[in-house]
This record gives sequence, structure tokens and C-alpha cells, in this order.
Amino acid sequence: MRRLMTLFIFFTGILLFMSTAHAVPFTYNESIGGDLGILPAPTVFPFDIGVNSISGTLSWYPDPQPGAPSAHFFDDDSFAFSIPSGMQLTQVSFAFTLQSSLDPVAKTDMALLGGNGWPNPNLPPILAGASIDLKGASPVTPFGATLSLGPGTYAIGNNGWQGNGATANYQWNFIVTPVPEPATMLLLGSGLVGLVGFRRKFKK
Ligand SMILES: [Ca+2]
Repeated sequence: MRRLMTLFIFFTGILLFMSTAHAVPFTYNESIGGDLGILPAPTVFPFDIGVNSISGTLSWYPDPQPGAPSAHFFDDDSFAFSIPSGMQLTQVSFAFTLQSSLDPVAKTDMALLGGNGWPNPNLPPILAGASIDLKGASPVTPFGATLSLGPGTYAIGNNGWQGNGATANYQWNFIVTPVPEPATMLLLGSGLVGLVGFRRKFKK
């Protein structure tokens, strides 16, 4: 029985190792990779298992103001990303630090989109949207605590602003996990049954 247990633990370990061995979460920092732009995004970021992160600085001045970079200035940090087959996006969080704001209100409206952008402005494929209060708590999970988005191309799009003259540093975190395959589930399930049996036998 002990030999069987050892074999089970060994093969489960091999399976878990195989599913995560080549995982390299994607990271993008505007200070290194350059400023992010508007949709449709020129490149699709290849996400992988783990915590993928996008960080940079948002800024907007819809009304001309002293100190503004230019009249009607929008630093619109939208981007696209892909979830490979066998993986799923389970959580999105947004951490931020407000650097400055000319108005009492500083909100950015973000949308989680299916596809690489807004092909039809009258019919945006919005999967989830959120108004993020940059004067409120950080971090936030703008599209819900848990998600289950399968393989495909998605985008984060800036859907509007409230207030004027706001600048904020931010970091998006995207948690991607492997989708357990039926064979793995079967092996783990039978292993658990074996464990229960072993424990009962041991107790007698
Ligand atoms: Ca930016």
C-alpha cells in the first residue's frame, strides 16, 4: 500500500510539474516598453499561467487647464491579451496611486472586452465594465471577484473618464490558471479514493 501511495504522489507531482514547468507570466511596464495606446491594440500580449501584470501611468485633461500637458489630453492605456488553450483567466485586479487631480471626482471607466478592440462602436463586445474611483480604495477587482474566461483574445479598454486633470500610477494583475484535464482529474480523483481507503485501513 505504501508503495502505491509513493507512486501516486510521484505521478501527481510529475503532472503538476508538467502543467506549470514552462509557465512564464507576461509583464509589461510602460517605463520600459513605451506608452500604451488605444484600441485596437497593435500587439496582443501573450499571457501565461501565473500573475500577468501591466503597469504604467494614466492621465486625462478633457478641459484645458493650467498645468495640463495639452488641451484635451488623454493618456488612454488600453491593451489586448490572449489566453492560450488549456488555460483560463480567473481574476483581474487593479491597484493604483492617484498622483494628482484638479477635480473632486477622479474616475476611470474600464471595460473588459471580447476580441482585440471595438470593431463596431455601436455594438462593443463588452463582457464586463466598471467605474473605478481613483480616490477610493486600492486594489479593486473591477470585473468581479472570480472569473472563468477560457482561451481567446480579450482587451481592456478605457470607456470614459469623470473629472479633470487626474494622473495615477497603476498595475493590472491577471491571474491565469491551467484548466484541469479530464485525465488529470480522474487520476487525482482515484488517488483521493485510494487515500481515504488507506486511511480507513490504517485506523483499524
Ligand atoms: Ca500611459
